[in-house]
Amino acid sequence: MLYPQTNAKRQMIDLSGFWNIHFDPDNSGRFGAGFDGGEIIAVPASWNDQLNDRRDYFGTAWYQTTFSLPWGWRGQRIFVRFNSVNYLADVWLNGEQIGSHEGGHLPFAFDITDRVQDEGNLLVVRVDSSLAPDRVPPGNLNAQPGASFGLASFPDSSFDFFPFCGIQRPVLLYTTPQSAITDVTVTTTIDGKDGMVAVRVVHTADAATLRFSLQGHGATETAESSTNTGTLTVKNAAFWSPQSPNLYTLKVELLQSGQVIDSYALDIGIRTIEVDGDRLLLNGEPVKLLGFGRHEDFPVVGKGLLPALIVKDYELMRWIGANSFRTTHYPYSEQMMQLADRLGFMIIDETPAVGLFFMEPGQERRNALCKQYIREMIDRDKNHPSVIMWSIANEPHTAKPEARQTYYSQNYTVVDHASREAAVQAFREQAELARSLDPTRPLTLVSHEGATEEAWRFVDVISLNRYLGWYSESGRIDAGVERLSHEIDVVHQHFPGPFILTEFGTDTIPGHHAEPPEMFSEEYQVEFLTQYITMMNTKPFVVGQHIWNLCDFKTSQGVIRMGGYNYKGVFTRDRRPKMAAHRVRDIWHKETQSEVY
Ligand code: BDP
Repeated sequence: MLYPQTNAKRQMIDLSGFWNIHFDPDNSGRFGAGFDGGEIIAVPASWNDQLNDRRDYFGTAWYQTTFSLPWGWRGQRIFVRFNSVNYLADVWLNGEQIGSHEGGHLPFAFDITDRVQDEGNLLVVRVDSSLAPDRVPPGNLNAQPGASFGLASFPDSSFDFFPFCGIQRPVLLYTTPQSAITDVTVTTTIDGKDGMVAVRVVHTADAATLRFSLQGHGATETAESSTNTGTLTVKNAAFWSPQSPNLYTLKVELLQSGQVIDSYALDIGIRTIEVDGDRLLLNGEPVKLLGFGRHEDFPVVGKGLLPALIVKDYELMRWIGANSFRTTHYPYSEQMMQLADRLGFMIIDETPAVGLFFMEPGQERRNALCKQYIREMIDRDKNHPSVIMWSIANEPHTAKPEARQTYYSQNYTVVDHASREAAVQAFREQAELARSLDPTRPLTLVSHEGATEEAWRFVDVISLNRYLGWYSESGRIDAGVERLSHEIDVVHQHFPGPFILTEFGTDTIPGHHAEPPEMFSEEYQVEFLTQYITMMNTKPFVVGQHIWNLCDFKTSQGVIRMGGYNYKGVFTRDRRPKMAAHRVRDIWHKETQSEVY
């Protein structure tokens, strides 16, 4: 899915601003034709922290705004695009329903050419944010009174971050010509010093030809094609890598009778990524991922797009010596991805499939949603050189159903022993789907099951989350690290190939100190991260270390989440370094011999 752009053939405006919102707790409203009054709400931003009494509101809300069609747009095809609405959106324009979309964090667009008026357009969005077992990610699993286990919390989600909701990324209005380029897929290969850029285009024009041109680093390659594909060869190409995030601008033009009728430009990077035995190779050279899991999370805006925060987080990651992150636990904004291309970060791009379980009710629905998200994520992010791997799930509960029955409350019946098989079947299908959509990038699945994780059979890179010395071996970092070192070796014997420790960390209250180190103190986090990294660095097949988390973040309230926060950040929620940030900075900069930024 192409990001809208303004050029000689296309235009885009952003409908961000102050909209109106009307909460509908009984879910009984019929406001497609609009409502009177309501409260003022900023778009994009989650509603939870904007309005005093709506932090814990997880029901239906109606948004509305008005707009006029910009001058000169008539005659073009006109679309409205939502970059992210969490969770379920139904959209009306001038009283008519124009479509709906399930799932936060991924974009969707509707063609409104035949419905849009020159003036006084009324755009209404019904957002249903309720948490439910048959949604992805799931929620309300412990709904039965008294049921509790571990992360049992309020609001009741199957994941450890606050389920912020609303219109969280920009809403765009854009045009394309009547006959237009609708998709571009770029794949790059390397031959010695040269780069090959293969482009595949989907368009809606009859009897059209394509012109491709590539600019940058001294190159001015062009190619014409009467089919939907083309290849450009760049001699002595400047390849993309974290050290040198070289980008070229690819321009695709659609021509009819020699006239350019549409054009679309995108920044691309020439690079390859592959798994070779236990190694992960970028441009044929082994790479090691140093970085974090993170969250789109900040006071007041919640999960709302905040461009300054994106710049800040990249500053922090460069300062500390990171070269990578995982989009835990949902695809991040398109702006975040665009900057990663420019700044040279290697991203594990993850779908919103966090905390999945495989019992009834809702297994079929969840499986279908996971596939939808894989399609939408790959469709959105396939052209980013920064995206080096797809993650199809975080910590799915693939273990034996008996073990999980109590976890997921007595409300839901375990369907015999089908749940483990259901998990295996679901991930077999999802991995096949991801590979068929993008055969060029390795796949991973992030598990907490360890060597019993059967779904790892379907992926190329083994990703494990572990907190030994925290949730177990509490207070005993040495014991935790020793056990983990052994476990990693066992996992590697069962599942050879590159291994990433995708999460490890400790909750750390800034300013709380203890010597000798004690849990929750800054010293404990320093010691824990140092010992984990030192241990991993002795194992050549460990190709990645992602600390949990870059920053403290908001989550549901529960006994293990003081004040409703997860404190595993090496930076605070307002982006100040804890002691561990300085230690990790020393280690990582030494390791990469990179200049201290
Ligand atoms: C892992 C989850 C992550 C949590 C983390 C934690 O993947 O979302 O926030 O544990 O407990 O299980 O801090």
